[in-house]
Formats: sequence, C-alpha cells, structure tokens
Amino acid sequence: MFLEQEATASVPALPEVHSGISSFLLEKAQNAKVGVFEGRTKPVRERQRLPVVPQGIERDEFLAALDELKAQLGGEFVEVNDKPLRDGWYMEHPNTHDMMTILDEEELVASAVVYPSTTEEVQQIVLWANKYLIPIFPISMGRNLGYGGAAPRVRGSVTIDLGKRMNKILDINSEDYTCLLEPGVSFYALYEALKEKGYDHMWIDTPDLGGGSVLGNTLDRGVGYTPYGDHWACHAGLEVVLPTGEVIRTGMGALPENNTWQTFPYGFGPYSDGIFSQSNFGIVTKMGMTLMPNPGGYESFMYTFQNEEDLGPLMEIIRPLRIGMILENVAQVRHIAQTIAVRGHPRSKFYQGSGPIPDEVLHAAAVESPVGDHTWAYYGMSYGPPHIRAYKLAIVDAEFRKIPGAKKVDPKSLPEDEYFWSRDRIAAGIPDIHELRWVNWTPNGAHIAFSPVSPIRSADAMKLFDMGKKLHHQYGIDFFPAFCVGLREMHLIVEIVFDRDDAERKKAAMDCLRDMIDQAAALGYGEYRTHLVLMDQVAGTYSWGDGALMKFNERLKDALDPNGILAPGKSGIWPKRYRGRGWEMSRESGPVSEGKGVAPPEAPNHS
Ligand code: EUG
Repeated sequence: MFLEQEATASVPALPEVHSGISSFLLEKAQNAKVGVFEGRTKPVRERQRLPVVPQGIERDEFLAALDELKAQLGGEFVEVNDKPLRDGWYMEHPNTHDMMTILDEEELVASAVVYPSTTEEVQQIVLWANKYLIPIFPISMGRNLGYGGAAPRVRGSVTIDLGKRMNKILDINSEDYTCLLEPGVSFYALYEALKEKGYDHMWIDTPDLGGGSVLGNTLDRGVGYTPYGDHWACHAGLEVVLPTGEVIRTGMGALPENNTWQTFPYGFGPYSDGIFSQSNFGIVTKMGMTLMPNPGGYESFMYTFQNEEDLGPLMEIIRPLRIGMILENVAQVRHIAQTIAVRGHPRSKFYQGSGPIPDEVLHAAAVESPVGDHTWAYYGMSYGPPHIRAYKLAIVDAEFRKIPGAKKVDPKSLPEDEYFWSRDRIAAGIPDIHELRWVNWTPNGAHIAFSPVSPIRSADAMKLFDMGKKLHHQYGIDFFPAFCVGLREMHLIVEIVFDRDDAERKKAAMDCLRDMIDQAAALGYGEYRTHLVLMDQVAGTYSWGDGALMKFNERLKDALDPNGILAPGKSGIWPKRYRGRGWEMSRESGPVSEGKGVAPPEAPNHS
C-alpha cells in the first residue's frame, strides 16, 4: 500500500534535499514521522476529478501550451498533476495541493507544477501564462500549513515551485549581519549555513517549525520568536518578476552596483515592497534579510498561571514590559490545551467522549506533567550577559508574581524532551520540529488557523478568548488558543485540529472559522493572515470607507496584471477577468471554490 511505503521511508535531510531537515534534527524528525503515520487512516485515493484544466482554456490548447513550456524549461521541469494525491507529512509535503485540506482534497489542486531555475525562467513562465491566459500560482517551498499549504486558490492553476531549483544563499555578509536569499532557502538551511561558516556572531530568527522558506514566510508576514520576530520588518530588498514579465529590484537594489541593498530597505521614492507581501502583484525571486547579533548569552523562562481569568491581568502586566523591551522577544502565552496536545499523544489517550475535551481532563493531565497544573503558560527569553539578564528578569518576576498563584517553573526540573526546551531553542534562533506534534491530536490530523490581531490588553484578550471558546464549544471542537505577543499588539493563534478524512468535522471547523471571523470583525478585530478558503471573507472585513482599500488593491491588480494570470483570488484580490463571476468563497458558496468562467482578455494578450 502507498501509505506504508511512505511511512517507512527515511526523512530527507540537508544538504541533499533543499527542503530537508538539519542533520541535528534528523532523529527527532524520524520519530515525529512515526507519530504522524500511526494516526493516519486516510488512504491515498484514486483521483476522481481528472483531468484538471484551468477555466478559460480548452484541454488540448492547455496541453499544447505545456509542451511549449517543456521545450523552454526542459521536459523534466514541467509535471502534470494527474497522479494520486499524496499528503505526505511536514517534511515530505506535496506541491500539488493542500496536504491539510479543509475542502474535498481534489478541490484546490494544481493542473501542473513547473520548476524554474533562474529569474529569467520565471519571466519566461510569466510571459507564457499571459500568452495562453493560464493562471499561475508561485510557491517558495509550499509549507504554508494552516493557511493552504502549497495549494493554489484557483483550481487548475499552474504552480510555480520556485524553491526546488532556486535555493541558493546568494550572500551572507558577516560585517553587515545580512543575507540575500532565493525562495528555496528554509530556516533550517540558513541556520546550517551560518554554522558551517562558523558565523557564531549571527543568529537567524525562526518560526515554530523551521522547514518553511525564509522568503515565503516573510512575504506572508510570518512570525518568529527572537527580537527579530517580525520577519517582514526585518527584510531588506526584493527582486520581483512582475505579472507582465519585467523584473524590478526594490529599495537600494534599483541603484546599479550599490552596496546597501540589504542595509537600507527604502532606497528613494515610494516604498514598493509592501505591495508584494500577502499579494498577487509579483513573484519575488530574491529577498534580503537582516540577521541578529548574537546577544552574548540567553536564558529562557516560563511562568504558569492557574486560572482562565488570569489572562486579563497578565496582559496588563505584559504590555508595558513588552513595549519597554524588558520582555524582549515575541513570546507565547499558551493555553493548557496546547500544553497537553503538544506532548504528541492522540486525544483518545485522555478522553473518549465526543464534544470538546473537558477542562478537568486537561488539568488532570497537567498535574501529571513536569510543568504541573496551570491554565496559562508564558514562555519568554532574556538576552545578554548574566548581569543584564538578572536586571530584567527581576523586574519580570516581581511583576508576574502579582498574579495570585503565579509560578516560575525551574528549567532544571524539566526533562530534555520537554516542550520548554523547544521554545528555548526557537527563541535563540535554533530551528526545531517539535511544534507539529499537536497535529496527532486527531486521526489524520490537520490544522487550520484563526489569527486575529489585538492590542495587548485585558479586555481584548478576554473578548477574543471568550468568543473563540464559546464557538468552539458550540461546534464541539477542542479550543487551542495561544497568544503571540508582538511589540504593541498580539496575534491570537487559534489552531483548529481536525481529521481531514472526516467531512462532518471539516464542515464544523469551517463554520466555526467563519463565525469567528465575523464575530471578531464585529468586535473590531481582523486577521493578520488566513487560509486560502477564508481570504475573501477576511478581506471583506477590512471594509472601511465602502471597501476603499480593496478598490485600491483591485486598481493595482488591474494595472500590474491586466490579464489576471498571477495567483487570482490570493488575499481576496480578484483580477478583472474573474470579478462578478462567483469566484469569491463565503458561507453561502460552501465548499465550492470555482466561479463560472473568466472573461476573455480586453486587449491583445501579447504584443
Ligand atoms: C503559529 C503562529 C503563527 C501562525 C500560525 C501558527 C504558532 C502556533 C504567529 O503566527 O500564523 C503555536
């Protein structure tokens, strides 16, 4: 059976495979894989909905167009997506679909995947797409899990897998603390490169899982956990292929032979970079990134708080400390349900009933754990030499202990494989693979995120928490909230873990997400990022001034991409040819992602 072959194959490692794992994590990854496949019952199915051809082109013409592209790129670099869909797992993820699909697995699928090796080849692909009016969807590595993975928004788009052959670290500047990257460089790979060069004076900033593309994660405004955790704020300079085929370099990159591309992000004139993040206005082929100086020491710490209501006062304590940089990193405040789930066991080990797992069951499990009973856990990090840390940690301790029942957990009491040490590494820029363990909570575990932004305030935290909890209970879903505290705001991350082979649970998850988005918007909160299938709804909540921002985005889209070939629908931005034809997804459209056709081009589509 397919599944068994997949389950026993060894995990790909760097440097043989660009998307592989660091050798120091290989054994951990191999163990993680066993856990994932133990809970897997979903078979690899025969495809029911073949062939996949994007709307607006006949099948024969599409196949002929692919042949033309094969002649340009080389036959082996154009693959038709007609084989059974293999979900794999985090380290062996597909580039053809969303491995954690919330819809029918054959809904959001690519028609073909192409593998350019240079910016020039990306340009060729873009010109080809314009010639035949074929939607294209670029991915860097395709590990955007919880937000759509590698899937295109428009069924049948041709996926451009940029990472496979464009995975060079073009530069690491050890004096300026910067680097210049192609799309296929993962956090694992960048970390390894610094180690290999002996650049101990520089740190990277990594998200919870390190397999994603640094460039892709940054463009999606992903988050890490050192003081450099706001990745977008830390990037400097882009090279972008526009939807009509031209290439630009932003910031100082526009000045030939300059040596400040990665040190001064703005250059001269309008700051263009913003329109290439979370957008469909260009394909980023190079990105500069800043690296953090090694702070000369670090010490992570953990406090636990007993009651659900402690969240409010905790936020009031965190806010001034965070803005004042006494709390220095993007820290997480995690709920007990996450603490238990991240241990990697299925929910059935703790509870066999239906409906949300009762709090008593979670507390009973926590009592048995090295961390002890609690409702909230704060994971933070103090940087610098010991006397500097001592100064900051004393303030934190005095403040956190104002909450009755607050406990400082002694790291020395925690075993080596405790989650705390994963947070410790991540906050020190050392990538890990621990986080995905909570996906084992259900059989065929998958996750999808609800990620609203709010001020770091008691009232906001409690409103979002209460709203999320109530809706999760209504839909019989376990509630896994974690607050990622930025500088003046926080991202609440609620991950719904679901069985991706259970249509009824998938529908419950979707209904719950749609309710949370609407109710959050009614309270004044919006998401920082979302899954492909929720982008229309989320974009719709950013409606100030009669949808003025979306009108502006549409005007940009039509100017930059007159044929509407690049990632139509991404971030809710539909090109003119798709508008008014029912492509938007909503509660009413249900699990259907496609509209009724596309308009013919207005002008001759190639000159
Ligand atoms: C996480 C954090 C995110 C996100 C998705 C998942 C981590 C969960 C801060 O952003 O978008 C524990």
